[in-house]
Amino acid sequence: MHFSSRLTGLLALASAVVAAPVRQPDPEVAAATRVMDLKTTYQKQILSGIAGRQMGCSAKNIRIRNEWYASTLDDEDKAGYIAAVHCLNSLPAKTPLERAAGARTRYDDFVVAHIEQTPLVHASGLFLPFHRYFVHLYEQDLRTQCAYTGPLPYWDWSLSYQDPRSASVFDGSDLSLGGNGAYVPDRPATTITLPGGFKLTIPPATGGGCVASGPFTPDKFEVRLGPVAYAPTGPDGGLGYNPRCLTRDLSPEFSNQTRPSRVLKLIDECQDLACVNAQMDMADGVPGGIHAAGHWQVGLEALDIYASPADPVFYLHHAQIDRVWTIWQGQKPAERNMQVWGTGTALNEPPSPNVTLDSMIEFGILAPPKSVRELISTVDGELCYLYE
Ligand SMILES: [Cu+2]
Repeated sequence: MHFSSRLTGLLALASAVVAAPVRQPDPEVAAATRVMDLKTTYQKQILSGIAGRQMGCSAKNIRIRNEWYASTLDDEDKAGYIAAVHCLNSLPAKTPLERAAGARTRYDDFVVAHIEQTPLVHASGLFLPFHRYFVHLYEQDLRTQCAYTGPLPYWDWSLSYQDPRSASVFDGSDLSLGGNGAYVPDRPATTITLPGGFKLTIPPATGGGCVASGPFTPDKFEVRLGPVAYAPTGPDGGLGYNPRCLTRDLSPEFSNQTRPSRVLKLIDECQDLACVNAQMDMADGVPGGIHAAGHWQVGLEALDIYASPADPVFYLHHAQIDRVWTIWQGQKPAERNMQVWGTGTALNEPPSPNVTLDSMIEFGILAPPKSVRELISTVDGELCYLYE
């Protein structure tokens, strides 16, 4: 398969460089292969669940979501996707200027909704269902407002865990989401403040400046909202008008936390959503994990837990987070499509009631609220998709 052959290729290259006298089987290759098996189990479960349906989500209308590498996401789809993102970023905002003076385009509406909801939908029981629907709403707009017809792409960072600069999504070509930020020497570390006041220091990595190549360079793309989580913060708590370039700082240190064995640990070992959410945001007892490290390995705009949708790769990262969750769900669907966890505030600050299937999730200006129950399955309600 594409996934394992690509990864095997990368790893073979790496092991050739550090030629050891005795070849040890690489645990990451084995983990990636096992994740593929579990993905197949999930796919079979979804397809058997909808087989024979005449109405709603069926084998006839289910959409496949593809990795940016995948052969099924061909050059035309990639070009179409990039054009649709630029299109969203040219349509007028629906957010009133009194609510967010920096929201100038439809693309910004999503950033505003994410900033507003952040304290409720991160490190909480609403995290996974909120982001599942948030990505879906973005996909809907790409299709209905901007005529995108290809698959929704995801970025499987476990393929490029050794160095995110090797990910095709960042190769800087016209068919990428842009390259690294230009290297800025002697840049200080970035201190990010999470909801609840927790602070984290992110050291500088390989970039640090404006995205220097591809479709999101300063002449083609502008970030207007934020920063919220790090200094110097934008006006009006990040909702004001703060035009600037998209910056990145790709980090091979943080990408190591999104290696295949981390994905496998979540899918294979977690028996409940407490464990799933812990694996998303913690690594060996400290903040990290596949969700956080997915953001941190991109850096800068992507570090900002509030305004991170300002970087278009946000949606591909969160599609992959959703993919990991749903592959986990697909191993024991009857049980795991009923599970809830946590409360409705980040780290339960301020304390809030436990999340139930009937808890409502807000999407600001983007859409009416949805219950957790409506978002827990990718094929039983409004949603209808399958991950490759
Ligand atoms: Cu988020």
